[in-house]
Amino acid sequence: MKKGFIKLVACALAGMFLLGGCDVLPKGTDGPYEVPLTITADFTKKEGKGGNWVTYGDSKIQLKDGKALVTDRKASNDGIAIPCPDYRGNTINASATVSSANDSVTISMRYDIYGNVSYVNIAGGATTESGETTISGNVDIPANAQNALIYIEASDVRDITVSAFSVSVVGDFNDLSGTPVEELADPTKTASLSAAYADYFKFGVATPTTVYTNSNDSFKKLVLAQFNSVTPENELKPENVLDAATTKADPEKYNECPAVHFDAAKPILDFCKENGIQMRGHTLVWYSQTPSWLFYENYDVNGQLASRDLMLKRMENYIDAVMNWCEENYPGVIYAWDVVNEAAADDGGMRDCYWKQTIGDDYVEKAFEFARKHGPSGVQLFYNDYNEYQTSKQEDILKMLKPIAEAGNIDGMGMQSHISSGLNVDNYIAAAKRYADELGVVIHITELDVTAPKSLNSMYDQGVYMKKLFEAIIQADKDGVPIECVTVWGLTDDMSWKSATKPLLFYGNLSPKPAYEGVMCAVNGGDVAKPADYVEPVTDTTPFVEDYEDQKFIGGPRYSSVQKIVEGGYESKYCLENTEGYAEYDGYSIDVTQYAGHVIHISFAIKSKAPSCKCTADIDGVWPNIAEVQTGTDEWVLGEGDFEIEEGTASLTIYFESTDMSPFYLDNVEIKAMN
Ligand code: 9MR
Repeated sequence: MKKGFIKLVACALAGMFLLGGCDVLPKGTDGPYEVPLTITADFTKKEGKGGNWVTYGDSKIQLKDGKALVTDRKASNDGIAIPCPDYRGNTINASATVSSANDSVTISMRYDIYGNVSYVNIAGGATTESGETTISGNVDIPANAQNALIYIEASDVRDITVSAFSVSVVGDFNDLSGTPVEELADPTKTASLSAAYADYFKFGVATPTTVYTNSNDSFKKLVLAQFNSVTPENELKPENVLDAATTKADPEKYNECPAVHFDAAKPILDFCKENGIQMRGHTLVWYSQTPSWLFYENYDVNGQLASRDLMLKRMENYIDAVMNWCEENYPGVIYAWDVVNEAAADDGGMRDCYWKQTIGDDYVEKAFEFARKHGPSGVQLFYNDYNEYQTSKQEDILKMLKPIAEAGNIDGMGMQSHISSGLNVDNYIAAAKRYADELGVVIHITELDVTAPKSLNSMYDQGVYMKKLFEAIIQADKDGVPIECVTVWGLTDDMSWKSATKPLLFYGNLSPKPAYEGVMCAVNGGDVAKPADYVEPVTDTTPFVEDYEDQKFIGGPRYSSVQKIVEGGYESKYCLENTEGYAEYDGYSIDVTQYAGHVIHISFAIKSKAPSCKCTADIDGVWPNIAEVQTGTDEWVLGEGDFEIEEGTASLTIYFESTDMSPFYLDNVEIKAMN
């Protein structure tokens, strides 16, 4: 179907379009017209004159030599955009070639669904002022998304030069133009999660302001019916709280005490106050969504970074101002603050960031000290992070937080829990228990979303996993692990920051998903109902055998590795060559879901210059070794191992890797069920 142009019915959307007109649609057309499957920004044409681009936010755009120079950016998300309202319900690829003095540039998507605005990061890349960087990535636009546009933003407010920018449909075009958005389900008809969990913990949700400012009040009603804790998804982050205009207009006056305002958060705070719902404040000190000007002398990013002393004053005054403004204006509404967010690095130790660069490694300790000193009494102070259940990151977090706990300056550990249904529930609970035991703090699960498995009955399988997960959380709570709140990171799948993975409890039209049912079954008993279109999974114990003599392979790359059949097999002509990964854990991956409920035996021949090679099960958060063999001699080595795949596993792969990224060669891979 994706051939050239698709005929569409005329421009119903053009009239609705909010952001300065859509050049893509032919002017003056009131009959059928053609919509291109690629939209390319033309920087020889001014805005509104057929160049397919619009200004995004407060920036100014100058056109020069076929490029767009994006200047006067007040916030990191001020940039330039390509509107693509007709692409809803499609996967699109967005690509941009940019240069910038900002550390990094990101392509993001904005859309609204029933009046709620969502933002999704599509792709990012490090940038320099002198050289060009091309960034590209794919994203699914939800079927009900209105006014979708793709925009370029950057880590701070410096200029961005864009020399190319385009958006294209990937795969077959799904024509939803002229199709009305789905009707919303009645939000008051679904039993309440927070009521069902009243004996255990608060049940919370993260939402954007638009849920409360929207003329469509269904979303607000769903929040009211279901949840008793709310987290503003973005509205209390420094980029929304710091008052850039006021602070920068008089840098001398505000030198030690940046000005703040709460315009973005007020509607959510009002809602919580009026309805007696409590709020988690998110977040005071973070490396991200914090404008870089905060860290410079005179708030000028072209000058010098501010000194430790000055940044300590700014941090202390900011924490004091924000916590106390909220308490004074909305007494008792905020019961917990994420004082510091994501200070641990993904690859060990502390994350490098402006806070660390200006203040030093003790910035986390200082933030908690200030929050304790100035925070209203009774408001709980949390550290919040992701991948927090992974052993090595947990070690780093515990090391960082122990002195803070000893000083009595922290009350809670926020386990974000952006997980997938591959995560081993026991390991997750063990991590929660360890934080509570070793730090003497309470636990909030702060940002739960669970990537649905790519299985035949994906939504049902996700529901079954949710039941298992929440049964374990309830049991841990009963066993004394102080879990006091579980917050899901978004109201509906369509509103999620990773909507393509369908990670939440409600569908876009507000009807409950099997995931919701799983959560309810965990507390009320019963099983997730199989949907009418349920497909019985086949457990097929036929052995998997690959000797590559037919020059074919069934598995595929894990992340960015490349597979090729080459000559020189183990006692045979051909084998599989694996090259070009970006990390040692890129490798060759084989789906073993069909053996769910069995112990499998894996045997293989492998050859590599790496000191060792491994065969590992790919479970989110833990990667159990099935077999490790010493290589390095460039001779074939035989390996084998057993692995038990839990019954009901919805999706599982195993993968082979070399432990130092050297190419490796694989032959005679055999997997068979042992029971
Ligand atoms: O859900 C938030 C999304 O709307 C923002 O674009 C994004 C920007 O970083 O932040 C998302 O929320 C993050 C949260 O504040 C901290 N943990 C990770 C969350 C998902 O990225």
